Amino acid sequence: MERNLPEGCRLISLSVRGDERGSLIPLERATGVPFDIARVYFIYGTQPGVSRGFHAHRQLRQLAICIAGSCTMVLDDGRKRTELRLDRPDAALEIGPMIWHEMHDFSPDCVIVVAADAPYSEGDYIRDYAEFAELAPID
Ligand code: T46
Repeated sequence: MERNLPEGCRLISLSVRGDERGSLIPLERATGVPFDIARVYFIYGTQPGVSRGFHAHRQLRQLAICIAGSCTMVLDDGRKRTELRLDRPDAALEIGPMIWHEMHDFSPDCVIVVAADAPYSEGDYIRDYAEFAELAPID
């Protein structure tokens, strides 16, 4: 699942436990989650034509997994924008700190599960792109 993603982002292949009844994917360190999970939330029922995100986190690490349907994730490190389609439940996208991210083109059935390494804190969000661009690290 290697792609040319910004530093701090990567696609992680989750271990699928499957048998004749169907599939099951656990989320824990032993099966590919790179941090201790402090919070999980779901994004679903996104209305047609709506885009979400448009922020970066100062410190938060997250894993976004599209468990149904599909959407396009845009990742921006302040120098380059990368787009990828999330459309499979065994591919977890790690989004590191200081990555501007946007979600577009949700299918009507899209469900995104997100695991995060810290509780919700509005103070961790940068919701203004000019502020993000000012703070984004430059090599
Ligand atoms: C992210 C992308 C991928 C809470 O009360 N608790 C929570 O844990 C979260 C995540 C959100 N909220 C509240 C804050 C807002 O009033 O739920 C409302 C919607 O949140 P927001 O507009 O930030 O949602 P998205 O879809 O734009 O972004 C979300 C996450 O907030 C964000 O951390 O990285 O998904």
